[in-house]
Amino acid sequence: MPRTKRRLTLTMLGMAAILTGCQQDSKAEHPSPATEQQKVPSANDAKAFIQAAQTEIEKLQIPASQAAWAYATYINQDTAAVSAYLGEKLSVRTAELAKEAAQFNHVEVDADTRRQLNLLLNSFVLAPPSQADKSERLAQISSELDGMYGKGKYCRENGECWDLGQMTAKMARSRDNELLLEVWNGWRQISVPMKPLYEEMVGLANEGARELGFADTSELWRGKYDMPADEFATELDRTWNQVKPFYDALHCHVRAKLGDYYGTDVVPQDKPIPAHLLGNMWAQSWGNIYDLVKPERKMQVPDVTKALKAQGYDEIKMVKQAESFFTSLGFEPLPETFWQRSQFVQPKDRDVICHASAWDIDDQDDLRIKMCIQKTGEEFNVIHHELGHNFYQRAYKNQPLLYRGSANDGFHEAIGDTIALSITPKYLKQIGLIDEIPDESNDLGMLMQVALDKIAFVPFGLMVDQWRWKVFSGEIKPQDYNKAWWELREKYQGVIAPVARDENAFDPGAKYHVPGNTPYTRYFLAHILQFQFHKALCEIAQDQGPVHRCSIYASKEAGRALNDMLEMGMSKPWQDALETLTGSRQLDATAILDYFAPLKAWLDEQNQGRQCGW
Ligand code: X8Z
Ligand code: ZN
Repeated sequence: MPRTKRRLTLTMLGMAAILTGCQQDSKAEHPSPATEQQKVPSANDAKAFIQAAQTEIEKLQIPASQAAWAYATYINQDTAAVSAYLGEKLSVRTAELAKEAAQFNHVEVDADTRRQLNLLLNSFVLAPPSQADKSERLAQISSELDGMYGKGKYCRENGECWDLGQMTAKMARSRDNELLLEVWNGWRQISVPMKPLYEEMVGLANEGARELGFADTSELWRGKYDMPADEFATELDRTWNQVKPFYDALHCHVRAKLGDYYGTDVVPQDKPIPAHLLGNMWAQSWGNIYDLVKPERKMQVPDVTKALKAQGYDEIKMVKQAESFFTSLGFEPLPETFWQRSQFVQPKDRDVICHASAWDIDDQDDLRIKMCIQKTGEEFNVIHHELGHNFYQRAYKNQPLLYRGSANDGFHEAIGDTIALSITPKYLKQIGLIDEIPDESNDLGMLMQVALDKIAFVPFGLMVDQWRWKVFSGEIKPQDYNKAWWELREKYQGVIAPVARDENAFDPGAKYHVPGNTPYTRYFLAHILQFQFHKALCEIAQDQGPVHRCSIYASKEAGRALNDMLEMGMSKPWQDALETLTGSRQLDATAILDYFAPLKAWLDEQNQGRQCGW
């Protein structure tokens, strides 16, 4: 429900998708009024219906968001119950309306009304079954899974317990194989008890999806992209194949360097990389092991963590600094309530869901972020990521409810990251975080640092939902949940579990978005799109020089162009929104490849004589 951007399902939902004929056909099971010998509905009826539906949903959405916020920032039995209750009321009523909307399937209506009717049907992440005990159970399970992740802690044999924040820091900084192994394995204990709940949830959500005319939840998730679900999956493969040679080269170099450091008995040179050595709990981005894999020639690469510390930045100052990037582009400052209501620092006295998210409680101006900010360069980027959501939410707030969302969910995830690509040495100097801009002979180091996060992420961004789509469609059976997860980890990322997995293990549950039910393909899309956006904005800002040195800071022209796309919300197919900013209608990895091109040439040289692949 709430999470990463908006609030509850309904609007997370906000994503558009044109129905395939198949989905429309299967909806025939809802009898149209015509077959019941009632009055044939008109185009005006459809318009009135969709307007009334939005008004009604909006009313239910605000308290549901408030309750979800209370739960996420104060996990206990009462907040769990209230947020599950109000979330269920919202989703059940929305599902009723989506079913009622089927009466207009064969009515000729204007384009906006048709789009809104389609968006209503596609608005669910987990669609509730109509039987009350089942929809209640679904809401309970999804709230419980969320809480289990948020409360998750690992306790060592000596009784000392660590939460995810502490373990994340160890994964990033420790170079001790044994400790890394313990932390990696320890965190995965929290997800063992999730497995039966997850399995039950899949069944319930599929029932809800089928009632809406989808084959299953997988088809619902893949159907939100203004093209037939299967065509979208093909588009993802096409884009991934563009990036794969680069990923393979990076993987090869990183494995060789890890072999040098930990020994080739720990990191065999013809096998996938053990997942605990990449500086991140999920091996999803590898920037934290830059020191182990960097070019041997000395490179000056700004250490933002150090700079923040040296300049005395606290959590609030980090957020203010990020806000000032957006205002430099011409966006209005965040409202006073943002500063009063956000959670910036992990509360000491209670369990919360620390995973970063940005919220829009009332679709007006009650914007917030929820983070447990660590004072690091990595988190400085996450803050920009989150504010990207908030500025997007504000830009489309005057659209009708069903259009209040990003062009597709990848756009929402890409905006703050696009801004963070402008945190270049030039920018860091402008804001006084560094004294000198390293010259071009250092670019390779900087590109390596960024590629370890961005290129390394791409296959992870893809595999999470390759797993979930098959889980929802039933192709992966419950007894194979974990096995299939590791098959995909190996296939796409070339990583393996460092220790044999117990038969009770449910490792997907140790990644926030699985118990949190946040679709993940959005991040794959975002990693491709942000480079398309950055390139276009740098051209508009008339930045001279290579795109990896470009910062759009203070460019009002770039800000206007960005805002033109953001304020469209989801009123048009995402291809139109993309075209507005970039002139292209296609997802295209050329921009990310061009950005890192000098690094690819260097990696290919380094890899000569190495045996790559796994
Ligand atoms: O979940 C997030 C954001 C919130 S939408 C912090 N991200 C993904 C993750 O952490 O797994 C951003 C990048 C990928
Ligand atoms: Zn996000």
